[in-house]
Amino acid sequence: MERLTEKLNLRIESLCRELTEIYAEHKEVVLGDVTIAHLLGGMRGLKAMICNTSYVDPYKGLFVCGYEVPEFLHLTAEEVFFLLCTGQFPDEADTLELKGEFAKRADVPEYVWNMLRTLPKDAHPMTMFSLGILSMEGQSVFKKKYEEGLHKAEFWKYTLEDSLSLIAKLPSLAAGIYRIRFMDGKLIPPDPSLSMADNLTMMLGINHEEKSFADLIRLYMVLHCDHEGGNVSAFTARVVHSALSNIFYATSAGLNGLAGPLHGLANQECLHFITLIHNKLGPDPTEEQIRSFVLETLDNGNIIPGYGHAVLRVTDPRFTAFLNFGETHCPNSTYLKTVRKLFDVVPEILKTYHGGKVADPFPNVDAISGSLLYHYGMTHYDFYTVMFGISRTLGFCAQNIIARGLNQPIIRPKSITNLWLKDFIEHSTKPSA
Ligand code: AMX
Repeated sequence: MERLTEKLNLRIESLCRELTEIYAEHKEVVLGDVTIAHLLGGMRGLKAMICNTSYVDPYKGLFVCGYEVPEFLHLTAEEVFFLLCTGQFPDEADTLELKGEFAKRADVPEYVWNMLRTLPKDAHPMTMFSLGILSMEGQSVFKKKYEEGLHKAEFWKYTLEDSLSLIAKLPSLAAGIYRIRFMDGKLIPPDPSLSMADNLTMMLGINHEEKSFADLIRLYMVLHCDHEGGNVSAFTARVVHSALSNIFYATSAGLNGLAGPLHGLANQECLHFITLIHNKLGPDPTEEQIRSFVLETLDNGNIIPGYGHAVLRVTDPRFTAFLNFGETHCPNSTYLKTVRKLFDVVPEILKTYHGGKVADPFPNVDAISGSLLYHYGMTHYDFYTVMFGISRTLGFCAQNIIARGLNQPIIRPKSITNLWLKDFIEHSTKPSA
């Protein structure tokens, strides 16, 4: 892994130099105040960590290492991982090296399959995915080297080593879970000559004849790869990893956060929502019928899945990228048509609903991703968050390799009690005598 290691090394050195200079000259610069609104509002908007793999601009969306979605959506999963790690698009030799490395490490140990097969038949695929990863934690080379007394300057190299082994196994693991949970349980082995996305498509064993399905899987793996450091899953993975827990522990923990309906599970919820619409109103509902359904959902105190975001304030460019894909490859899909109708109706409703309390009335990536998978025959929608998770692990790994390279400390913000808060308010608002 010489090429990736060398380029990562250069990036880490450069980021480290910048931060050392910034710290030396400007450590007292105030980036913002911490208000009680931050405290009670999930720390929304609080600038509290460094993440150089990606950045989310509220009005432009995701940037991966400075590149906007249209600039990187043509990449493969291997290439986007290289970009996340090094900040550069890989050349042919870089990609070849990485692809070979993943192919070498793709096998999932037999005991993982045995363990997964003993789970209850209705175990959620995310539970299986997270457990599968956690069960391979014993393979961590970082853990072994750490026990032997590894120098801290070398930590990131073994986090990279573990990350490569983990990422390499994800297509096999995910496809195996799909086949155990929803098909005949017979596993299809990986083909070392294929890319990660093509392998995943082949090993799932559904509709791999249709060329555009493999391209959708590739696009899926690229578009979900990273979304800054503060979202629930990435932040969880960062916190766990900051304790020097290895990347298997950190990823499993991050994925447990991704499994929540306000986060990654929203893609499953969206499909469920569209299915409810079709069950009630038929496959081709009118906009007026959809408007009533959405209002009824809100009046019942439920959310509209796939709409809103903690950071974004425009239509998610990843939604747009998937919409363009759908318009090109499956414009007549019933699910896509309903996605489009919801897109015409929901933002206008959310803009004014409850006095306009919804900060972002526009669709996020989850409003469409599942509908495309459904169109290609992946109809078991409780699998969709696993698809998200394979991709998001690329970001978890890149973020944590770099965090180790920068020797970032254990994360430990301060919590306070109601009593502390009341005392503080009393003393800070009392006029001085
Ligand atoms: N439908 C109904 N109400 C919504 C809403 C939606 N899609 N989005 C936000 N709201 C409500 C919130 O529940 C909150 O209500 P409350 O004051 O009664 O608690 C109010 O609007 C203000 O919330 P906000 O500041 O706009 O959003 P947030 O930053 O607190 O939460 C998010 C962001 C994504 C959790 C929220 O928009 C949501 O629940 N969306 C639907 C679920 C979803 O699509 N999640 C996926 C996000 C992307 C991802 O992580 N994969």
